[in-house]
Amino acid sequence: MARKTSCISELQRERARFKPELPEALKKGAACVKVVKGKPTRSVADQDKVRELFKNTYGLPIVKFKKGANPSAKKKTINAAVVLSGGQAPGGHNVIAGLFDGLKRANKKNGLIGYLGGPSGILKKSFKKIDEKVLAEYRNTGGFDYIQSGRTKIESVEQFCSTKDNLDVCDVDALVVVGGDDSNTNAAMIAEYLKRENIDKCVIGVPKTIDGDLKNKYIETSFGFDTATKTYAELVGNICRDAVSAQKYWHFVRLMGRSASHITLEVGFKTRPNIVLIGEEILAEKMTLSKVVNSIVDVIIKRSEDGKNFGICLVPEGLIEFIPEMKELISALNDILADNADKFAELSSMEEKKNFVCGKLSNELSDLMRSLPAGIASQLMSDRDPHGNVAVSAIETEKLLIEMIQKRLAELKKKDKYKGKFSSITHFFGYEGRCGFPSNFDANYTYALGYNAAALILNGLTGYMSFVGNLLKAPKQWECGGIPITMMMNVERRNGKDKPVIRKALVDLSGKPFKEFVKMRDKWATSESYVFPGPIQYFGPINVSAITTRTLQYEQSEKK
Ligand code: FBP
Repeated sequence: MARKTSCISELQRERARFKPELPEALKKGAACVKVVKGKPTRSVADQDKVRELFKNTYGLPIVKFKKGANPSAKKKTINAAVVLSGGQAPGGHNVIAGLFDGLKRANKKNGLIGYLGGPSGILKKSFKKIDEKVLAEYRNTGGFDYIQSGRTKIESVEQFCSTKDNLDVCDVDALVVVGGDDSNTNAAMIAEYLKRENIDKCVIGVPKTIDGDLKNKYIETSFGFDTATKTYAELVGNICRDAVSAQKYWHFVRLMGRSASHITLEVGFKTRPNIVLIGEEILAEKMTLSKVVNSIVDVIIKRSEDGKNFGICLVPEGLIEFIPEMKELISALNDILADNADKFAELSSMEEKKNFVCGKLSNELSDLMRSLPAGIASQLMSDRDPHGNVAVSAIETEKLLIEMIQKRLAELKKKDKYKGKFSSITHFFGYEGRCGFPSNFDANYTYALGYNAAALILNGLTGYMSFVGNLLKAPKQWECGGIPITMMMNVERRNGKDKPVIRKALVDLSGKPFKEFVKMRDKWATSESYVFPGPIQYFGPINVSAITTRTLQYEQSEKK
């Protein structure tokens, strides 16, 4: 349904005029590229297991697109479908726009439908035809509202079978799955199933997640990370300024990023707060919850000795899963909840539920579970998502930390080791960053990813992730092609079972971004080195409107 023009903001009107720039190789159209294939590939780990599960799509070569032509590119009319899967990330609409334009430029008769509400739309045959006029209103906008998203996982034989049938009914030749590591794993499984059944339909993945944890040697970044971190950095910068103006509060800011601390690290670079907790370091150092608390308390005391009873502490939302004892508890709970789903569902009160799981946990883990505040214990027992993930965005880790910090400071006060005043304020920035207008970087990147997906389809490739790289250069210098999804896989324990999944990219403690942070953090702790990045700039000088993340800059400088 087209929106009334009166419902469109001035910025949306201006953004509608933004024309994303394509990489040179795609400029003549998605059908006019030369395909350069590399050598056979292997998965990052567990090669035998992954090969066994993906007999028909394992070992595919990396594909690069160059300027030129491929006479064997599909000439027949293609009907493609796109599905947005998982959490929202700025730029999803531009993936659809790039895909649509790439298909249409190759052949006006090519068509595109969008499955509604995520992968469940495939199973329910719920879709809409992507219409040029309506799409125009969504170009360069945030959100996934044109076709919505969802977290359904297609994994049973029946679901694969009905996916195949429903693609047939909807006359779909190619499916594009826009998602994170779990959704792209799902894309690879559908590609494998179709190939095994000798069905000539292809499946392509597109790397999406604000969390930034879908990246590797080939996929430089997932889309949405740039815009989301810029959005959070604006908010955190504003809080830093408020803190230094009022000089009376400690602000604890939890930032999204379920399994990795990339968002927190990047926002740290952009704003330089006093404390930045990095989950991956806490895990590597095997820090207990009380050690983490003590490390924060040390900074609070140091600052208070200088008369500064204020500061800012960034907490990654996945922190809880990085604390070894908590990680062990969550993993044991995952298994217990998966093995006893029916019995557990019959229990109504929180106390009954807690007693039930505690009865199945080891003594140590049961003691830990009982020692947690009621709210946290209940959040840990909440439903897992279809991919087996605990809903960390609902766990108020910052409040747990504050409760423990207050206790510790009170103890130290009694011993005359702390004379300051501790007033805290909590914030959680998550959903605020997922649907903003994509930055110029994300607007260009997502459009190129979608257009490039069209090129992969037109070249009959399946089981590939759309790849656009060389991202620190101007878009016309970006490289593009496809990376076999199986190449990124290993076997991990999910929902109590071993499953093939794309390996998540966590913050690499030996990588340049983390090392650069370590060099600076002591200074940030005691001083007010705050940086106030302000809002995302869509217009104006390129040193503010076109730059992307520090993380990518550091990572790429390391490769040179
Ligand atoms: P994706 O990995 O699907 O992109 O989602 C990431 C994320 O935004 C996390 O940062 C957050 O923990 C989670 O989604 C929240 O999920 P939901 O949208 O289901 O509340």
